Amino acid sequence: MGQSITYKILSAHHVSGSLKPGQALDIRIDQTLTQDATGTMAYLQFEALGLDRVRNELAVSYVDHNTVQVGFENADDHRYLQSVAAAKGVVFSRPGNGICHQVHLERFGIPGKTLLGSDSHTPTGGGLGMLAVGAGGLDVALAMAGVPFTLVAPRVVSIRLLGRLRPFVTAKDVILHVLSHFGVKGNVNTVFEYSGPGVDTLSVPERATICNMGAECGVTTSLFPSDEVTRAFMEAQGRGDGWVPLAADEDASYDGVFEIDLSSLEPLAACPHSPGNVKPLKELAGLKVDQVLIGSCTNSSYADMSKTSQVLDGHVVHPSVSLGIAPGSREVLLHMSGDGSLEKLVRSGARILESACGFCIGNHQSPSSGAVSLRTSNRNFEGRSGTKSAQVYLVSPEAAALAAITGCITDPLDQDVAAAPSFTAPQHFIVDDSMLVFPPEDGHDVTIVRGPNIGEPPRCPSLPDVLAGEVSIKVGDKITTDHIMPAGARLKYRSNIARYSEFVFENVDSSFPSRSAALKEAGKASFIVAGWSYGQGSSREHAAICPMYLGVRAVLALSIERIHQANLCNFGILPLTIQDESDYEALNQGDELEIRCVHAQVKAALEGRPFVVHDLTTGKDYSLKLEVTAKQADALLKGGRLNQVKEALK
Ligand code: MIC
Ligand code: SF4
Repeated sequence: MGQSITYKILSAHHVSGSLKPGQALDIRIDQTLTQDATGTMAYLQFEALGLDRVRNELAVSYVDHNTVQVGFENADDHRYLQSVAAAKGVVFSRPGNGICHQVHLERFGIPGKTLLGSDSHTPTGGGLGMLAVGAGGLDVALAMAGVPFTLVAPRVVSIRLLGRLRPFVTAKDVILHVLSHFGVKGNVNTVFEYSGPGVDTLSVPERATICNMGAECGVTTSLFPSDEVTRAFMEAQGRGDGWVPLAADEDASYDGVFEIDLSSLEPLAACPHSPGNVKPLKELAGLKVDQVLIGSCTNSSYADMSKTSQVLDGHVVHPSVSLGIAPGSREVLLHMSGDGSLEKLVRSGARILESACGFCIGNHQSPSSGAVSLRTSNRNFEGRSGTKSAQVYLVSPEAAALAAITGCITDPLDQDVAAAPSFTAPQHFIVDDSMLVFPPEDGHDVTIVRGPNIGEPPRCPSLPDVLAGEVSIKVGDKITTDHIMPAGARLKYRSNIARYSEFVFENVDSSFPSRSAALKEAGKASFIVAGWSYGQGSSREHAAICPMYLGVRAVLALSIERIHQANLCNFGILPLTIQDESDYEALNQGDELEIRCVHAQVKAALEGRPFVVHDLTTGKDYSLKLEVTAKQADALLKGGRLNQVKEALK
C-alpha cells in the first residue's frame, strides 16, 4: 500500500512509537519557530534546561506579535529575545521584518522537513510541503533541545482539488469552504492533505493561505505536494537548492476523501463569532461596514497586497470606513514600494500598518462599539478585536478592498470580470536578509538581558494523591484560548505570569482569578468545567500556565482541543473528558469535587480505565476519561513536562 505525503514525512522523521493512526508517535523536529508572545516563555524554559545551544537544524525567533510597545514591557521582551537568541544559537528576525509564518515561508521553509512552531498557524508552511505543526512554547523549547516531539499519529484526509478558481474567487474562499464542511471541532489528530489537478493552479502563497486557516478546523496540520510551482517559488527566493519533489504514492490510502471543484466555488465570509460560521458573501451584500483590515499571516503575501492595490487603484476609501493594511513582511513591502502598489494604497487613503500581527491579535485597531469589521485574518472570536460588541467577518483581500470602496459588503462576482485583479509572481523576489540576525558560532560571552517584567518560568507542583476542591467556573462550548487568556491589551504581560494571571477568563467572568486563587490559598484544588471543544484556537500555553498558577488542577470538559490538551499536561493540569452530556449538565459551579487515588487512576487510565470524580455536593460519581500518552501521564505525575525532561537530560 502506497503512502500519503504526511506518512512519508512522518516515517522519515520517526524516532519511536507507532505510525498507526491514533497511537502515540515521537518524531524528530528539523526546524523550530517562535514568536515574541509565546517566545519569551519558550526561551526561559529552554534556559531552564541548562543547555548551551539549540540542537535542532534551525531555530528562528520572530518578533511580530507585540510591536506596539506601550510601556517598557514589549521592548524589554524584544531585547531579551535578541540576546537569548545570540547566546543559544537561534536566528533572530527583528521587529519590522514581518509576520513569522510569512517570513518563514519566504526564507526558511523546505519541503519534506518538519517544523514545530509556538504558534497555531505554523501549518502555513504546509504550502511548501513541510510538515509544520503548532505547539505550546515548552514543546518547542524541548524540540530546540533535540527532544523528539510526541503527537498522535494522524488520520489523513485527502482534499482533492479539481478545476480552477474563477476570477474574484480566491484561496481564502477555498479554506472557508473547507471550514464550512468540516467545522471548527471534531477534526483533532487529522491532517488535511491536498491533491488533485487543481493543486497545479494554485501558487505557494495561495496554498499557504489554505494551510494557514486549516488551523481553525483544529487539524494537526495541512499540506500540499512539492511540485514545479514550489520549485519556482523557492528559486525566486534564491533557495532553489533546497527544493525537493514530494508527492503521495498513486495508491496511497486515506481515511477520507473530500472533493472540491474549484470552479464551482464562490466568495464566502466567516460571520461573527466563529471562523466556522461560513456564508456566501452575496447573502451579506449591502451590510454597512465600518472598518476593513487587510493583512495577517493568512493574507499578507505580495500577491494579496498587489491584488488589493489593483482593486483600490483610482478610488478613495468610503468616508465611513477606516481601512488598514499590514503587508506580511519587509520583502512584501519592498516589492510594493518598487512596483507602485504602495503608492496606490496611500492614494486610496489606506492606513499603512506595520508588517506585524497587530490588529489580528487585537493589539491595536480595535473597532468602534458595535462596528462591523471586515478582515482578511483567520479568527473572529468574540472580543478578540479588542471590542466585545464588534461584529467581525473574515473574507478575502479582494472582497475586503471592494467593501472599503463601497462602504458595504459587496459581492465581487457582481463586478466586471475584466476588473478582477491578477498577479504574476516575480522571477526573483527582492531578497534582503539584513533584518535577520544570525547567531555567533559560540554564544558563551553573550549577556542575556532581562527587564523587570521578565519572570522565572513558573514552577508546577506535582499531583497529590487526593485532589479535593471546588468547581471554580463552568463554561459552555467552544471556549477559545482567547476567552481563557486574552491577548490584545494584556499581551504585554506574557513574560510575567503573576500579573497575566489576573486576567484569566477576563471577558467571561472577571471574578474567576480571585475565586480560584482563594481556593489555592485555602489549600483546595480549583476545577474548570467546560463543554465541547475547550481550548480552541491559539497555541498560547499561558491558557494552561496561568490557570495552573491560580491553582487549577483539572479541566473537566466534553472535549479538549489538541494543542491545549498538550499544554494542560505540560503544566500538570489533568485534561479529563466528560463522557455523558448529562454529567456536564449535572456539574455546577461551586460543587465540591474530590478525586481519590490520583496516581493509581492516572496509571489505570493508560489501560483505558475510567477516571472517577466524586461530587460531594450532589453525591454523584462521574466516570470521565483521561486520554493521555504514557509520557504525558508521567509528566502529570512529575509536576509537568519541564521537571520530567530536566530529570531525563541530567
Ligand atoms: C493567535 O493567532 O491567536 C496567536 C496570537 O498567534 C496565537 C499565539 C499566541 O497567543 O501568542 C496562536 O495562534 O497560537
Ligand atoms: Fe499573528 Fe494573527 Fe497570524 Fe496569530 S493569526 S500569527 S496573531 S497574524
